[in-house]
Amino acid sequence: MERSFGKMSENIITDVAQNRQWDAGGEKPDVWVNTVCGFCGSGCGIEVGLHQGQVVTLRGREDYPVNMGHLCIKGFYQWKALNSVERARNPMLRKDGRLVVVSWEEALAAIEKEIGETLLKAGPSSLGIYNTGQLTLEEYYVLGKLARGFIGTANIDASLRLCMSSASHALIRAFGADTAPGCYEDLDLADCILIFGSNPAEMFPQLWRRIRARQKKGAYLVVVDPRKTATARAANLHLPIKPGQNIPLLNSFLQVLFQKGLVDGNFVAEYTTGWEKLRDAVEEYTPEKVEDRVGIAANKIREAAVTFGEAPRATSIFMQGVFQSVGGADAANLIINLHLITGKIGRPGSSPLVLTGQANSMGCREAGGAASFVGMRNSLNPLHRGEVALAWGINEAILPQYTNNIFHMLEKIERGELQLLWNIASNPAVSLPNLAKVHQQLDKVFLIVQDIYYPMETAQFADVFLPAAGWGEKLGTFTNSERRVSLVEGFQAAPGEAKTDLEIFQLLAKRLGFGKSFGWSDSEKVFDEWKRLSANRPCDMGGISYNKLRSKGSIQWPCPDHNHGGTRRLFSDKKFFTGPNYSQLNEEDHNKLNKARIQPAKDILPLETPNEQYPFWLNTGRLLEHYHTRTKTKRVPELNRLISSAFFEINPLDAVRLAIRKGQWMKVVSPRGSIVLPAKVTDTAFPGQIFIPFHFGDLDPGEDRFNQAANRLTHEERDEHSSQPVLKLSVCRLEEIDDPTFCN
Ligand SMILES: Nc1nc2c(c(=O)[nH]1)N[C@H]1C(S)=C(S)[C@@H](COP(=O)(O)OP(=O)(O)OC[C@H]3O[C@@H](n4cnc5c(=O)[nH]c(N)nc54)[C@H](O)[C@@H]3O)O[C@H]1N2
Ligand SMILES: Nc1nc2c(c(=O)[nH]1)N[C@H]1C(S)=C(S)[C@@H](COP(=O)(O)OP(=O)(O)OC[C@H]3O[C@@H](n4cnc5c(=O)[nH]c(N)nc54)[C@H](O)[C@@H]3O)O[C@H]1N2
Ligand code: SF4
Ligand SMILES: [Mo]
Repeated sequence: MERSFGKMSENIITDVAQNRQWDAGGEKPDVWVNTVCGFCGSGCGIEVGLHQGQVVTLRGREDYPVNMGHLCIKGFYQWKALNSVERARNPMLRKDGRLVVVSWEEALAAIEKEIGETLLKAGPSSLGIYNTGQLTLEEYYVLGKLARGFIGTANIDASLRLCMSSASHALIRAFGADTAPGCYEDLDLADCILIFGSNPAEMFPQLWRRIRARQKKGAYLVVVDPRKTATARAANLHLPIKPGQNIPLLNSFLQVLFQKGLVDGNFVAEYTTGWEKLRDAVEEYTPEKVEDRVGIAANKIREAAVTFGEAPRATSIFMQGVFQSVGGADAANLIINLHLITGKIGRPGSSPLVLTGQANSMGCREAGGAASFVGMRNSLNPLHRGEVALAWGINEAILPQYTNNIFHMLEKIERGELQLLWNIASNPAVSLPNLAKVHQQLDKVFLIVQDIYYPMETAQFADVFLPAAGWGEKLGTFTNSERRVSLVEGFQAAPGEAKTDLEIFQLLAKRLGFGKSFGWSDSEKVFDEWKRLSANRPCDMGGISYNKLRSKGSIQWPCPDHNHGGTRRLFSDKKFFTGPNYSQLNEEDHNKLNKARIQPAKDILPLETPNEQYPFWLNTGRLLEHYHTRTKTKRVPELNRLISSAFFEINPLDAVRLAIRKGQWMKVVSPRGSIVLPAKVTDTAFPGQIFIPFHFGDLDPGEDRFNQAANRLTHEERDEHSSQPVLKLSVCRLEEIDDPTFCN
């Protein structure tokens, strides 16, 4: 098979902004269905055109405020992924070592028996659930209710752990609730846009389109990234930070703001706590003191900080280069602090705009589908527990007071304390760090895998496989990064015997004897139950209904009552989500009424740094054309054609020094393992740094010898507050491979 890995991206990125409609070139649609995209958390509005029930065309919704008619290349083609021949159609059960097709009855009976026995033998803590940022809000709500309120397990987590957990932690510490304060309009109005550890040109193309439009009108774009990404290339000022040095650089930005008096004294005094501690903590971090450490000249550091501080309106975007780097949660708080000390929050054009990665990560955080407690509540607060117990008709004592994350669960598997793991809409056999270890752990547990495709890597370890309906085949709601709630409508039937995740959760609840509390006739009824529980919480959806979403298109929460039109940006009233009995945290200063908390950071060093044995930094991340572990995008020929192989990016100077040719296959070795990849020689990588996209897994039909999972190389170091793994910082070396004909 010919493998391509290099021909992008500038052209595609430019084209994407022009693209408005994909057309199969055949019949004209007789029906248009409104929905939103199922990939990234930007949440673009999509119209799907059907002719006699078949998709014939797809376009961006002109009237949708996120994308105004535009879509990126993944958005256009995603419907094609639904029609793959590898869609899972039947339940399967492992018999004599092989997964064989069985009826739903047999599969559910096997699960019922296994869960029943596990609960009886070892109690709810022996059962774990791991899900995703890609289900509907209704599905998360039902899963969280089943897990916490009826099974009573504290083991519930999602791939958000790898993605948003540092952001969540920082947001809760700063504002009392896990929610992004700003909105996309802030990008259209900002005079300075700070993009810290994110590559929106490829990851959030429709927001990038808006950023570029604003830049053309004079906004100053500062990009902090150790790679010269498409985003960095377009910056007015690119700061190519040394990997892992976010905290000293951000401390230095803050030091400059304090020292130059670019602080909004009134805002800080009236609406925040803790600024003096921050001022003292950053005092030492003058640009001159940190320049060598962070690899950026002092005058550039000063220029970035002063531009931010002097700009009448400034908005920042920060993502995985922060959350998956050293001190992710603390560094995120430092970025929020830039806004808090300058009062650049809650005003048009000014916000710390934390994006969410997956299409409905936000829904999971709202509805309590993973680590958070339903309605952004505090699972230790008796008042919050009481509200939930009353709504669910349960004894409050069953509700766990804390949650165990996926790493706790995997450790519990090793110790024989967790017997059953139910994996829904995630592919941990590719996406978790240090895969060799993860594979052993997954092998040791009774594993239920619920996915829309078979084969997929995690299913290799499954004891039971349940086929699910996907995006486009079910109805529910998604919330995007600016709290915009929309309906995702189904436009085609699920293949074979696949059922929606909601139906599967309901069926299992019934089997376990909880049918009465899980008997909704459709997702709208679930939404109506959920919205009552959201009342008076930050994510109040009391005034949202399916009908209202259909007529208005989308609504940003909070939207407390029927006559409310939604809330464009949070904190315009300078009231934060802290305060007695309101915050998601118990800590004392969260009881200070409605004040935001300014939080200094602990300056820590990366776990491992390049050395004689492993001389390169290893950075991992994503590409425009693919999504996560590629289960969808590799099944869309138009996308897979563009990039069908992983690669390692290496700087031309390093390539010359090591005599590595363009396209040469090399072994990339880390202390955890090795993979073999072709070289992409490019100045996107700085000298001494290797970048590998993490999209490529182990399963690639017909090409068994390929094993391209970047996570075979990464380590499990995690943030001390959020337990988010430091996926951006490992070390590696390059070795020639023995077989020179490999892949020629
Ligand atoms: N095409 C596409 N789009 C996607 C996704 C996808 O898979 N494909 N996934 C979605 C999801 S779930 C997510 S979470 C987002 C992620 O979106 P982003 O966070 O924007 O993307 P990443 O490539 O993971 O990482 C961003 C940048 O962090 C930089 N970085 C690495 N280490 C450091 C460091 O120490 N400091 C700083 N300042 N920067 C560093 C990397 O060089 C990289 O360019 O994208 C979303 N959008
Ligand atoms: N080294 C490295 N590792 C990383 C990252 C990195 O930057 N570097 N980024 C991390 C981040 S930010 C993220 S978000 C994670 C993502 O990690 P994962 O969530 O594990 O990745 P996905 O490929 O999105 O897995 C989703 C699975 O759900 C299935 N699916 C899709 N829709 C549905 C549905 O409606 N129902 C069901 N039941 N199944 C469905 C898909 O087929 C797929 O198998 O990866 C993380 N891992
Ligand atoms: S930018 Fe994100 S939400 Fe919009 S079409 Fe592309 S993948 Fe979908
Ligand atoms: Mo993510």
